[in-house]
Amino acid sequence: MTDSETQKVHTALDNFRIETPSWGFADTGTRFGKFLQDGAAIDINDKLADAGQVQAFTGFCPSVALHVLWDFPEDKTPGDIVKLARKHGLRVGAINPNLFQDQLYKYGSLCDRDQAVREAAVKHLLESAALSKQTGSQIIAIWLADGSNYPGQANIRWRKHALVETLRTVHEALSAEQMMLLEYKPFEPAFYHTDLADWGMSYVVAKEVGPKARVLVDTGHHYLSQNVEQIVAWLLDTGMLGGFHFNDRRYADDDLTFGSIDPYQAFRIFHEIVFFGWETGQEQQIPYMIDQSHIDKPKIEAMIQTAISAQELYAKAAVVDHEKLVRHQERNEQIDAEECLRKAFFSDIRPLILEWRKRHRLPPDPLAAFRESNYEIRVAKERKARRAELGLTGSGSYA
Ligand code: PSV
Ligand code: MN
Repeated sequence: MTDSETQKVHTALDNFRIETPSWGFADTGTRFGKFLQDGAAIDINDKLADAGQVQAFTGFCPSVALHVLWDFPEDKTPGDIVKLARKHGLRVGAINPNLFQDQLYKYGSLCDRDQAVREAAVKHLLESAALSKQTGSQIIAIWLADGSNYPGQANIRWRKHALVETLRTVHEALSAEQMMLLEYKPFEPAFYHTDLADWGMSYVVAKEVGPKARVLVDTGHHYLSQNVEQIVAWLLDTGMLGGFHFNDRRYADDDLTFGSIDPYQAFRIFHEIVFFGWETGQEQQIPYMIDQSHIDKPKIEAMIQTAISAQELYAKAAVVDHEKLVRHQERNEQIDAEECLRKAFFSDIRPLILEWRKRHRLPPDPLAAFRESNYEIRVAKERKARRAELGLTGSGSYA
């Protein structure tokens, strides 16, 4: 590797941060059931403690995304949560409202025909926005499960207007530092139409709602053949890219480990971001978040593995020779242009990552070091006993 490539990788590693999701540390399941893990987090303290482990061993996961209904118990103020996060070496990341769990939302939340339901959803979003202010997070990341299951069931245009109108109310309550992210997903739980089904819909709604609204790209929320990096490039170019939820998938929204199925796609996404930064001279501060709920994989290890894999792919994207790439692109030299990407993708940047870890007094192999700490074995014993004491069977919601 040349000196300039080494320098690029070091800079990339110094800038790269990724957020872990609180819900990825708790017992989660499919709609068919849950397989419980003794070591899974039971409450917000456990979740933050576990996320703190990921940060302690990797050094680049300093924040945790929280889900409002699952992570803010009545006996804790937002200030308590901030303190708890700090105790574990973390800060609070994106605040995720929950507009999908209550029975009230059977036919939608912000798009429901019933005004009382829409008002309840707006109230919840306003509370979530307040939480994002109080915790210093500044980000409210909205995913809507709204949609319908049968053709003709819903007036799609009416629902779009309701969506814009309700989100505007929330947007008005945001401070200048706050940001509203709109996540899209083509289907599930609704199987005929989803109100924010793709990036174009999120884009249109965000534009109509106001300047603090942006699009959130969850990598699992696309049709199989979709060119996700092109979406990213367009969102970057229009200044509308608000953040990411990283995960991989084989079939649909499978929540598989990021980069485990198609690492080249993850690399190409990072390439578009790094390339854009190089071309425009704009340092990108994009909220990178992991959104994975592993059913049968050990959760903390899964999160460490995911973070490391994202870091590697990001560092590889930094190796792309942009000057060369631009020259080849201008002359339509397909093979040479493609080789710029392939060379970077197949380059072994692990020795540089090892150096970076050494420089930051981090373990050379975070996964192995975490295992050696026996943290999971210790907490599994304690949490198993606590679960029995609390009479928890594991069925029910994520939290
Ligand atoms: C929905 O599938 C989603 O991607 C949203 O981001 C939710 O907040 C998250 O998963 C957890 O359910
Ligand atoms: Mn998501």
